[in-house]
Amino acid sequence: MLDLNGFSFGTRAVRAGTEPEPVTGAIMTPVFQTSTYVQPKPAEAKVHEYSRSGNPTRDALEFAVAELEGSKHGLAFASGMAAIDTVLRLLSSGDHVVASDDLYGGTYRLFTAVLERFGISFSFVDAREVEQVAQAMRPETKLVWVETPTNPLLKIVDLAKLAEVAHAGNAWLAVDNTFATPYLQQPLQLGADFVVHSTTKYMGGHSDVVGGAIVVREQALRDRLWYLQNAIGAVPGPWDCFLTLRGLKTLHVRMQRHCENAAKVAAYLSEHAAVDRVYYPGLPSHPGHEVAASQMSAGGGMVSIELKGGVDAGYKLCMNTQLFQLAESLGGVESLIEQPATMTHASVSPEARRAAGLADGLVRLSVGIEDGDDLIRDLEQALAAK
Ligand code: P1T
Repeated sequence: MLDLNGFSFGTRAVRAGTEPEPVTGAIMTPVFQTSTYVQPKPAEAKVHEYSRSGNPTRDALEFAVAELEGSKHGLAFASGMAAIDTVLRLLSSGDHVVASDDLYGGTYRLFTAVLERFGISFSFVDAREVEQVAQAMRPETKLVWVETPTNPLLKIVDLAKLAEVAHAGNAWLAVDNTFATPYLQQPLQLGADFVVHSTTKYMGGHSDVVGGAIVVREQALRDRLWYLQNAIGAVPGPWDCFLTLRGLKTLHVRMQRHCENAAKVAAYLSEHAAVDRVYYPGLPSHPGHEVAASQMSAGGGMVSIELKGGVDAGYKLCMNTQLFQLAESLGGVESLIEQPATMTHASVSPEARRAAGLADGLVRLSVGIEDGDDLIRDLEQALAAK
């Protein structure tokens, strides 16, 4: 296998995980659409024995995701939620987690509506304030869980500082890197113990596949996660792995354009008379801009806004854009718009949304890779619509 050490991110994105297939020389890893593998002897496998436990197309994807996060140890899952759930299954009843107050609604739902029933407890704090995390730590705290930038408020959390606080309390730091992607930010290099992805988003990049991933630094931790994955079974099919791997090859090119377009959109909206607040970490006025500049190489592709006309104006905007299509999800080549309070974050209680600062009128934009000026014209006409 080509040693990718020393190559830049783009080269690694194109080549990671894909080797010419040994029998035919196929340059792209084939879709090994098989559930099982014929064995030479009982209890002896050629490589894999059963596709829940392992599959060559999945191996290629796992290798590629790990390589881009600066590690050798990755696992691919059937969805982002399956990846998150598997990290949490390292914990036991009685354990405690400190989590940031702004998280994808599905993550919040898994934590509070499912895992609390199994005796794991959660404290939600504003993780931008490292002190708040430190104060929430208990002797039974095993994990600190954050996103940065957060979904949907794009709060920025200082990962290096948080890793220190988590480790001082003998806890792990897990970072959901879905919004940033390893192109912009590599949490393992900043001290995180787990990086988690919804590969459904930028990693796959084309809104055609649901998937997830975990990357860790050490083989031993990877083996514990693999044990859980194999025991639980939320694995991706080979076709989904193929699509995600294909998407990964252009991650750097797509992310450049996402960031460029989002920066333009954020600057345009900041000047618009109908707009009350713009949340975008690439704007110097964003409270997390300095930390973002120190740990991310650009501001990312997500922009959230509040309009002066509140909920009604936000609703109207969602109903009037043409290029920004009204849908959940993010990170695909096409631009999306949505209202978190009624859509992606509807499972977060109104009290928890208020505590995190998530206004009912907030509108979230996933800025795609279309022509940036066309996107701005679309927002202009939608904001002017009667
Ligand atoms: O949808 P799934 O692949 O299971 O990933 C869940 C998930 C995990 N982490 C983050 C930061 C996410 O944003 C998501 C999914 N988010 C959306 C569907 C959304 O529209 O925000």
